[in-house]
Amino acid sequence: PAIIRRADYRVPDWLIPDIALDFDLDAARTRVWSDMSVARNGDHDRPLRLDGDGLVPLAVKVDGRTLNETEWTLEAGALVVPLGGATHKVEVLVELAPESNSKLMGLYASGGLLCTQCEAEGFRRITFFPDRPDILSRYSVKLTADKARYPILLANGDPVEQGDLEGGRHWALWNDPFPKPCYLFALVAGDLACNADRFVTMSGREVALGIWVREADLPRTDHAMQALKNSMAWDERVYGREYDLDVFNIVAVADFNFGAMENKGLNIFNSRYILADPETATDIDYDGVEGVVAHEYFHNWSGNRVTCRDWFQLSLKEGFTVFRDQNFSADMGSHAVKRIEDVRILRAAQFQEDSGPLAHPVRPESYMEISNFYTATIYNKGAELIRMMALMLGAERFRAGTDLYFDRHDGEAATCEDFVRAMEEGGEIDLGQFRRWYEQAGTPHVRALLSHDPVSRTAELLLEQSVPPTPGQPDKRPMAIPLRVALYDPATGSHHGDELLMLTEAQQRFTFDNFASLPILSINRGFSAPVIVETNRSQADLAFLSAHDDDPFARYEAMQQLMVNVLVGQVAGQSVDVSAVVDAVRNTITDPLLDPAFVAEAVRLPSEAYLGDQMKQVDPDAIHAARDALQTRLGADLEPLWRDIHARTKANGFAVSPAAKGARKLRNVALLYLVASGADDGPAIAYGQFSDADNMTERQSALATLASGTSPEREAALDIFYNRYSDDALTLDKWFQTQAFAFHPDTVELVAELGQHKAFTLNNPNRVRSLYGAFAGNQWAFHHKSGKGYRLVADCIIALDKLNPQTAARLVPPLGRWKRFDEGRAALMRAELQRILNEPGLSKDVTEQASKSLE
Ligand code: DPP
Ligand code: ZN
Repeated sequence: PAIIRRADYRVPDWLIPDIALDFDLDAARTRVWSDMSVARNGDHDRPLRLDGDGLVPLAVKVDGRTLNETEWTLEAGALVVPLGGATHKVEVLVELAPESNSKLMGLYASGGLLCTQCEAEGFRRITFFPDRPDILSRYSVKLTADKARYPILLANGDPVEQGDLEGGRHWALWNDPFPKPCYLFALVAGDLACNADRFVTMSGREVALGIWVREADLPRTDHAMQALKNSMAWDERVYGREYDLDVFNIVAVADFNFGAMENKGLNIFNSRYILADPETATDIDYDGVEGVVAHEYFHNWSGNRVTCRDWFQLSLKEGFTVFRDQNFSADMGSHAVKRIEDVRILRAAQFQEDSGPLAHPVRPESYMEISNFYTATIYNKGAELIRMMALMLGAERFRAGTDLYFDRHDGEAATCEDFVRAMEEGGEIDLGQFRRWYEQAGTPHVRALLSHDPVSRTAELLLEQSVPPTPGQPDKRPMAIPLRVALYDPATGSHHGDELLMLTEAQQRFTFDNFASLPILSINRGFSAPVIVETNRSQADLAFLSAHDDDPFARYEAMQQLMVNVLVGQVAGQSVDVSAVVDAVRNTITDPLLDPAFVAEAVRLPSEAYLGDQMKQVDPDAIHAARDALQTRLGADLEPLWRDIHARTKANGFAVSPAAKGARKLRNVALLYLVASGADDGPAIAYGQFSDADNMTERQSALATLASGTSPEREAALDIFYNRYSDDALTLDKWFQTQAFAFHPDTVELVAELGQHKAFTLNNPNRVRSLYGAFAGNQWAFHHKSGKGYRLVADCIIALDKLNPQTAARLVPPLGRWKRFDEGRAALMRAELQRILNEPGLSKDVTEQASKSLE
């Protein structure tokens, strides 16, 4: 497949200021009539080239005249039409079969609905069009369909008119006054019920809000609606951004490749990010709904009003919008806990990506298939870049920068460079060196060594940075790294103030006056930079910080590092002192001043994958054994405390407040340790929580705890859960996921069986992810030394690629981490990657991921 390069960007040859689309909708046969005004862009004689994927032009007209078949050509799927003048009217008719579109890109059928997904390059599967984000057009869309089967007809923008036709058909006309790129096009037709509400904007305009779902799901939409209204108000308050159309619609669909899509005025969501009620949704699901509703809403400005010039700029909208949704969610709940959660995700997904064969810069230089670049690097590391700029600028100047960015580029397709320049000008700061964050892949390492001179009573902090080599980038230059630092005086137990240090050289020294003895270093507070920090801090220093640091992230981090040191030491065969961890956990769970949600985060052991990342070579079995043993030790040594926490955090009734969520989080951690302690009644207590729970957070957590053991209660609970929820797809996903994630010695065999279960299907991306995606994230099980885990996932990739290449390609990266494992495992992983690549007719998506993973 061809490689697309950022350096090859050229302005479009032709612009399309206006397009009218006329859809005659039907699941088996949909006809699409497109009517475009086209305008030559610049002085050239190149023909009009309209991208197409799997389309055949049934009629082509220019300025009202039907062309004969010698007057146009098809080149690599694209329709090429030579044109003589500066402007023309071009019309094209095509036919689609939505019900046989298993890729879920373009127009497809999902559970009786017809819906679309166009980002990044799905519009070319609907009609011939220059499918690139820098072509902005005004859309007018007419939908015609059978009224009984498709009573609701939605498209972007505002509704204009609708009417009935003979033969039980009807039509609707929609108009979107805001020029937009075609990846934001959307339509939905189906039998949908509406949760209708309204929002009055800051300038007093009334917006009709609608969340459209299957009738039976209507009671599960209130949380999403509240999140939408909160998001609209938040974007006005924090960024001064107001909504711009008369209506804002959201539709939930069951089969969806992504989480959701920000189509102008008509967001289309994976139903898992809309539907929530206590019976079926966990607190994580509730937070997911709130965060994704906000994310897509915020795109209306960061993505739609200002869009991307080309797909290399994807982080321009995604990094910024993730940053915005993270801050929104923090404002709705706890800043401390949200930051911990976000960093955990960054480390689990992005740091792994950045240290492997698929590492790429936040602004990539090349790709084969853009779908493969909807990555943790573009999204989550991209958000960290914005966060660092916001930190360096401070709130006021950051807002001046974003105001300038929105004002200057409204209605345009912009670049990451445009954003940085607006920050520089609006925020009055030089970001010259900072730009390297967009260019250089790889997670920077920072070594921090603190020393003390009793004569001058000064402390000296030596900072050294290095960025590891990544594919195509063997040598790196130093980054501009903002590090929030505080030095604790052990004598007083407090610090002399929080400072922002800018590390810009490979090696730099900072001195601090007035310390009688060696202080204790609190560094990268709030996780101010997305880097890996190594320090010379002792276990005693970390224990001190885990009890005293006034930055909640740094306090959490100290606790985690304390645990990591013990576990990594044990895996390396060293004799280590576990008691410091036991004491620190005891202190944390008995501190009455701490937020229970924070406590739950702090006392949870680091994941097996994170522990693997701290080692030269990952030993999945040794990591599992060490982590399991420490969990048992913490469980047993503190058993009465866990028992007490578990008993007293039982709520009376369900609330979704931060306090109630925090209590449930802590209760579930207590249950985990209680069962891990080996107490005879552990499984019975877990089973009791499973049976008595009035909410899914406690029920699923109890199920997960049981699923990681071998008690008789395990099977009983899994059966009950299955029977109770076998009709509810999103909840059944949890049944698959819980088993795929479980620490059970037979997980590989169980997952193989679940892949054959009657409720399993490759046609639904959520179901695939809940089984194979979860399994590939279960380090101990996936990396079973027999290679059975690798084979299972590779088999799934091969089968799924024939249906849905985009979702298949997302399962490849775990197989690409072979360099981090022993020779035996590495050979098995490589063999599976090779077997995938040998498959005839492999998609571009999987080819790119598998071939890069072998390098
Ligand atoms: N643009 C979508 C999102 O991240 C992904 N298709 O919101
Ligand atoms: Zn997004």
